[in-house]
Amino acid sequence: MNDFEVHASAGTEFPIQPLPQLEQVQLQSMLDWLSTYGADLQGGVTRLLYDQAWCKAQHALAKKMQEKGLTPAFDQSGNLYGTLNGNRTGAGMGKGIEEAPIVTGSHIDTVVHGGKYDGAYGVVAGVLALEYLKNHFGTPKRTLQVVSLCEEEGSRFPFAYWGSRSITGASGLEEVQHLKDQAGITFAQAICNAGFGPDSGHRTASHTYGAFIELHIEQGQVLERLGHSIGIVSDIVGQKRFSITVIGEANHAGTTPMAWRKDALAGAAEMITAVRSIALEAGEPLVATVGRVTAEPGVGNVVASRAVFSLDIRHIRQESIDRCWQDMLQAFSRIAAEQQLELNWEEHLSVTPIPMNEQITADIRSICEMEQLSYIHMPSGAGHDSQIFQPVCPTAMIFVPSRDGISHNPLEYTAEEDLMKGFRVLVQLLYKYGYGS
Ligand code: HGY
Ligand code: MN
Ligand code: MN
Repeated sequence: MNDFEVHASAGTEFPIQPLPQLEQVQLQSMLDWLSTYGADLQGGVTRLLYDQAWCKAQHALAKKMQEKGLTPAFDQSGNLYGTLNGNRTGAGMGKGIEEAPIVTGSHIDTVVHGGKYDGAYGVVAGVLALEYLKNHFGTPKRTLQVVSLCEEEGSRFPFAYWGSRSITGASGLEEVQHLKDQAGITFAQAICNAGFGPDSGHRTASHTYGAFIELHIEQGQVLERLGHSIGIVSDIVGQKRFSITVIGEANHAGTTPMAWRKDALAGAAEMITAVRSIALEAGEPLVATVGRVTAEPGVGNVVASRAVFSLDIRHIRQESIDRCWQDMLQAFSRIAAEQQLELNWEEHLSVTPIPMNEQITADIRSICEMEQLSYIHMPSGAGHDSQIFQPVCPTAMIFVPSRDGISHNPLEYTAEEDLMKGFRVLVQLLYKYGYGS
């Protein structure tokens, strides 16, 4: 789909709507409520795909959707939809051809010890936006949906964007079913234990969207530092994620001379230092991160036989990501050869940089101007489900500020008045596409 059909059907520009009592919507309290699912002792939130906290949160959300007059439904991946049915059945598109719904939402899963806003804000805002529109403007002409995407982070299994990729058909269960989490549980066991998967009786995940709009915290500090309320996302960075495995030889810490060791962890440490120096050499906006390192046998008086570290490379241009990976692989190979170590790697994720839909972006800009909200167009350094949807349906993202730019951390915070400004833009946009002519 290249033409953005919603805009065509919305016809000429029409003014934004007065939104009576919008400020009374209890967005903060619903966010606080959702954050109790997976609340951890460090004050953060941990909800991992198909784990108990995740299951309880999705089912509690389904109940809330029902209470708010939306029709809840799960798909086989565990994505949860709340639907506000429109009264137009493909008018002007030939009898009985249902128009694809306009969908908003985000992901329900988190990183380990994450914050309460990443993903959850877009889900909660979507539920409350549809409830508000139903209560104040009745049945829309075009069906509106909110989706609580089952997984985006890749925190439990070495695979990210499972929710959106299973919807667009970019990935299927056969691709992930053998993956294991750190406890050795397979993806196939986890999805079945959570009550989803092909034998669950839920409908397939594949679904056609007329458009996807994601409201999300910025997770950086550009908006706060520049003093803007809204970020209109121009592009989302591309990224590559790997597991790098270094294999040496376990040996006695006391009797093995330094020159005779095959120390996997010492080798990995030198490689990780090279990641940082190559990324600094490449310069902004390239970022490369090693977030996890494991060593075997992992005891203090044994030279490590094996070390595994994660690698996450991002940039707004694909060729810069590719070149950085090649430079790093060259450095890793040199270090491995010098220290007589074996080097293996596995690529878990490769998503290309992608611009957001221009028409929706222009509509968001118009709404910000008419609502007198200060905004800037900006790239996203974080990955999002929106980059999975954009290739198959018109997609756009709206950012609100993150205090001190902190995210993926229990200290993640966005002031309520900033949350409500983003919510206001979302409601106006959904009104335009759902109730426009
Ligand atoms: O890692 C990311 O960019 C996102 O928060 N999943
Ligand atoms: Mn995240
Ligand atoms: Mn997110």
